[in-house]
Amino acid sequence: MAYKVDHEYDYLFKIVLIGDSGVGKSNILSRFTRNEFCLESKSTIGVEFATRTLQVEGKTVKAQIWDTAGQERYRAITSAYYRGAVGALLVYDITKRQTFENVLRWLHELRDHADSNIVIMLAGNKADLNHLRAVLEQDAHLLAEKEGLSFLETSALEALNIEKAFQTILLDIYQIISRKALAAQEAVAGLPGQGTSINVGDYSSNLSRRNCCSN
Ligand SMILES: Nc1nc2c(ncn2[C@@H]2O[C@H](COP(=O)(O)OP(=O)(O)O)[C@@H](O)[C@H]2O)c(=O)[nH]1
Ligand SMILES: [Mg+2]
Repeated sequence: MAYKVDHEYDYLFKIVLIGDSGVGKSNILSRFTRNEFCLESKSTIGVEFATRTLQVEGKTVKAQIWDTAGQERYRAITSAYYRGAVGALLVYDITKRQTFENVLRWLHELRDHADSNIVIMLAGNKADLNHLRAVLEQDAHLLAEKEGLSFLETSALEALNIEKAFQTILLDIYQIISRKALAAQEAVAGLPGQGTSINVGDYSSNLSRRNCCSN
């Protein structure tokens, strides 16, 4: 979704967190939006999404980041979760090989349910546990390259690359939207007198807002 709203922010982007249970999605979210980390594993925090507003290329962008409530354990994420998402952070745990093996399944899930232009970043979380590493960084790099994803190793615990991961996704989304807007302007310039509707493709949808979100 990409709404232009006066004053508060220039753009609102929905980003979804996906990946196996226990890889650190909820802690990545709390680190990014509240600078908090929780060592205990609480499978359900109950927040549907949290937001943070930041600057991207001089624009005020509100990132609305959706977290699962543990449905990923049963592969029961509904299509509503993906609806309107323009970005996805696909997380695995560098200490659990299986969570990396499952990345391809998550990519299929995205292909089935999300917009085909969705910007995807692969995140190898728990990089602080290097001594327990079960996935080589190089292997993840190769997979990301093959699948056309951005890639970073992150640590929600140590706040490593969490900002960078979201900044990268948001910048990619912003650049796609700017390019589309520019192309639309050029189309108008080439056809004087004609009105145009800027099609930002699938970057629009209804915004569901809950009281639980921060900001
Ligand atoms: N060492 C370490 N543990 C983490 C990290 N991120 C999350 N965890 C722990 O991993 C467990 C699962 O995290 P959680 O955020 O609930 O994962 P989710 O099921 O993907 O939402 C919790 O015990 C967290 O404290 C990290 O970057 N490093
Ligand atoms: Mg969670």
